[in-house]
Amino acid sequence: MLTIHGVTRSRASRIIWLCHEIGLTYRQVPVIQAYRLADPDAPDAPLNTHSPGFLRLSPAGAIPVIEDDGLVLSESMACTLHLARRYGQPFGPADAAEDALMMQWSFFAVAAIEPDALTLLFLHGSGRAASGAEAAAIATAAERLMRPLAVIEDHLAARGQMVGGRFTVADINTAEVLRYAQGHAPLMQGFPAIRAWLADCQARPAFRRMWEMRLAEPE
Ligand SMILES: N[C@@H](CCC(=O)N[C@@H](CS)C(=O)NCC(=O)O)C(=O)O
Repeated sequence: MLTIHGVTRSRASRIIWLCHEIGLTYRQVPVIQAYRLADPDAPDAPLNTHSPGFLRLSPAGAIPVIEDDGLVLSESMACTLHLARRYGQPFGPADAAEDALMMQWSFFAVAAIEPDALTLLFLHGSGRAASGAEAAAIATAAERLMRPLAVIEDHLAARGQMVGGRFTVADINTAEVLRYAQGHAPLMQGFPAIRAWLADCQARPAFRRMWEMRLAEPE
C-alpha cells in the first residue's frame, strides 16, 4: 500500500487530494515540520522532519515523502506526477505530450509562483497587522506574481483547465500553489478566470475531504 509521510498541513495536501480523486488507498504517517515544534529534538517530540528515523528515509528532511512499492520519493510535485501517471487516469497523462505539459505547468507553479505565494500566505496568515517591512514584502511578492498569474489567467480563460480539457493532476498541482496567494484580494481581483477555476477545484469532494483532514489537525 502507498505510504504518505507528512501531516496534511503541508505540501502532502497535494498528494492526499490526488489520492482521493483517484480513489487510491494510502497509509499516512503524520511527520510534522520541525519548525512547528518548540523542541523537535526532545526525546518525547513527535515524529518530525528532524527525527533520525525520518532523516534516514529522506536526508533532505522535508515532507512530503511517499513510499510506493519500494520506491521512496520526495518532492511533492514528483510524487503527484508519479502517482497520476501510474494510477491516475483520467487525472494523469493520456500520452507523452500531456505528460510533458503536466510537468511544464507543475514546474512553472513551483518555480515562478510558489516562493512569492508563500510569502503572501505567511505574512497574511500571521494574524496581526503587517509591519512596515512586512507590508513592503507583501507588496513586492504581489507585484512579482502579476506576470506568472497573467500567464495562468490567459491559459485558463482560453482552455478552462490546465491540460487536456479535463481536470487533471496539473490542476491539482497548480491550484495548490495558487491557494497560498488566494487570500491576497488586491492581487486576485485582477484574475477572474483563476478565481472561478480555483472555486471549481476547491468545490470538488476530494479537495473538501483533504481540507477537512487539514482542519482536524492542530494548527
Ligand atoms: N520542494 C519541496 C518542499 C518541501 C518542504 O519544504 N516541505 C516543508 C513542509 S510543506 C518541510 O518539510 N519543512 C521542514 C522543516 O522546515 O522542518 C516539495 O515540494 O516537496
